[in-house]
Amino acid sequence: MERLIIVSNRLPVKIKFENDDIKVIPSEGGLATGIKSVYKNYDGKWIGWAGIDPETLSKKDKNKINDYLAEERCKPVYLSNEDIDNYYYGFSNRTIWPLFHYFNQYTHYNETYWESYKYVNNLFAEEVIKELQPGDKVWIQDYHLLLLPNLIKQARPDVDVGFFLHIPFPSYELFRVLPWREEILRGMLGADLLGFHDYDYERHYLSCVRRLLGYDTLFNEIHLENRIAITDAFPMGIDYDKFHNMAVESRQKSVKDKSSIRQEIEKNYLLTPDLKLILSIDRLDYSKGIAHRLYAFERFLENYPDYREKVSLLMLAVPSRINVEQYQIMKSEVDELVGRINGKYSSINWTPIWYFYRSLPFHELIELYNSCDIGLITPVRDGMNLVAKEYVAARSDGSGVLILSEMAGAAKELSESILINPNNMNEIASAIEHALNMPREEQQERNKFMQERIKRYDIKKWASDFMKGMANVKSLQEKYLGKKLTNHDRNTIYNKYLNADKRILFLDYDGTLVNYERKPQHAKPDNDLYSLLDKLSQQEGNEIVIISSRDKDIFERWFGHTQYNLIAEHGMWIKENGNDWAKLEEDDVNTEWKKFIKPAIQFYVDRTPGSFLEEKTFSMAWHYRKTDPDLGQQRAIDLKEELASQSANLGLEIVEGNKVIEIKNSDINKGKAANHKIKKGNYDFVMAIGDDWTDEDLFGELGQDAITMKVGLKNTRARYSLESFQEVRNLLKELIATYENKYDTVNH
Ligand code: ADQ
Repeated sequence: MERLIIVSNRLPVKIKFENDDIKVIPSEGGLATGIKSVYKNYDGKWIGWAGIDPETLSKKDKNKINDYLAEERCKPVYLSNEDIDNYYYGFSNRTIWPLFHYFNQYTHYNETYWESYKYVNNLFAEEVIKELQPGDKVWIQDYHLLLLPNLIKQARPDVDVGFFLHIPFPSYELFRVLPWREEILRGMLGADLLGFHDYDYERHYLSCVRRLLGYDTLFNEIHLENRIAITDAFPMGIDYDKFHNMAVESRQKSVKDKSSIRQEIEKNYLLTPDLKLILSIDRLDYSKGIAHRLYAFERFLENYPDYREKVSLLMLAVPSRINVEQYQIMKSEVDELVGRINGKYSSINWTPIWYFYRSLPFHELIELYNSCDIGLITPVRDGMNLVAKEYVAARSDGSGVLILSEMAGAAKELSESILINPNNMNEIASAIEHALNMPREEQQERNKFMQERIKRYDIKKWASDFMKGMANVKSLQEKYLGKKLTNHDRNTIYNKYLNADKRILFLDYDGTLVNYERKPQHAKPDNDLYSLLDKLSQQEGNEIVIISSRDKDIFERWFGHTQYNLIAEHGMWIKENGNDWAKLEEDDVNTEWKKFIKPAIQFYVDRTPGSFLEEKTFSMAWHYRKTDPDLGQQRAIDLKEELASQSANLGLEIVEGNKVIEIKNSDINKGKAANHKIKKGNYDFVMAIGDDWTDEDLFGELGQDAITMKVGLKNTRARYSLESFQEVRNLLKELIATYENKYDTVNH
């Protein structure tokens, strides 16, 4: 059976000490339910912090806990109080949490926290690595463990790693302020599949990867040096059936027994049965907009005085992260606000706000969801927000109105709720009024759609979709890696090279022989390259051709003094054995079109800082590798569209290269140019190496007998793929060395 290792900050269990005995109680939380549902198909373990200070445990107790946990297929990571202070309350909840929720003003940048975060992530990595067996899958949860994917991938490249972020991923503008931004991005990139609740978070992550690490992305694929990673959105759901069925049962029971929380409240607080109740439930967290909600409720009472004494807000807040000062400040603020509003509006018969600062048992939670007329959920930023889904699921008769903040990830799926901006008090006040007056049929109609959606994409589907996603990434990676040059392939190529009498090697330049991706100055040939090409061209029987879309004048400057064959401008110009440049195509290649096309490209140059126009004899190229990556990519799409419409019927071709859009006569291409050389000689070894789209013509023209290689993990017609320009150079050096060795053997 396949094995799956889950890793999260906390284990899905509670450890309790009762009458000198230890008990391990499995958690009923959503994540645990979802994961258990996929677990049945896997063997494996859940690794996480047990929530216990190891210093307080005797050896015997520790062993006992470990045994109990093992029965639950859990393995504990023990963290000291200091670790918890610095890694959990520190970096996780004073740095990442506020920053990722757009609370830059609350974010601490503290070296000690960062060191501890790294240390604890390493500690988790050690525990995970100890458990790993060949073929295992690892699924890491959330923002406490952002470095873990890469720590595992580095140690065990053979293991499939998935990562899911339960909170938002902020936009580049915010993320880039983090001093450890690159480490965090790289840490996450160890995963093969990166899951987010929402496409926007995914988009932000991809944009940070492009801008800060310079990796290319193609839709949701991230092209790393030796691997493809994928991002995707998996909006997390709840255990719908559990919430809904329990709500139906509880309603039936309360009718039968004539007792419910609602009836309790009415009795204890002397309420009229027609008092409307608004429910809000959250962890007490500044991201949840609890103060906003109180201000908005106050505004409602001000704007709609007729509703005083007719509506109350029932607000439940679970204590959370009380060690972090911002949470303490917030608690005081909420206490004060509740006191102030109640002081201002309460009457003998009516309390506007009931505020409970505690956690509730599940059945009471359900009863409240089911009996409150309105669910009011107003986070200023929330990865998903499951309470919103739980409220809708637990409406046993389909009535009830959900008012939900647009800033919650859940808003995308719950569009039939009344959506509000949590900063707009008047809007929330009028949403409450609207909800109170919404006809029951309309409530049921809206909830029906939402219930169906929540039921369909529930927590089990979420977990199984993620696992399917992992399998898909694996096959995508295999597709790319299938062409990777193996040792066996290398030996075959070396033998062919040795046994051939007449060889020709077509070598593209940018990205194939040099790396110009990040630093354009690296585009010039270096001494190592000259010496490599010299040796290669001097070996008997060899002809090398540097074939590029570069302008011939640049090639003349760089290689004019050598004897290499040069083909420039996609095959328009050729220079053989140190002779003068000659045109490969007919003289009458029409370049009239340049007059019309140039202003269009110039317009893009003006509007896109860092881009420039390169005018060649028979083509024009718009380069955007030095622009802002997102802007450049967007403009490239637009320019391509525009050129396509302007150049229709002109016999032109638009070619997309590496950060360049080029337009040229369609009958000029590298394939045709290479053919011109091939026709002239009787070669028994033909090799071509290139890295971009324009080289596909070359690979196509040379056919299956040639040794064709593509640099980078891209879809290609070539037979093999190589990782980088460095691997190309190494391969060429090996060819030279193999030949030299044979030559030495023959002569001595
Ligand atoms: P949270 O910020 O904790 O989760 P949320 O998704 O709303 O937020 O989950 C809270 C859970 O706690 C719910 O299941 C709710 O029933 C329970 N709960 C809240 N108040 C309670 C109370 N008084 N008594 C008992 N139970 C209570 C983080 C992210 C979210 C994301 C989830 C899951 O911040 O955006 O939706 O992870 O990925």
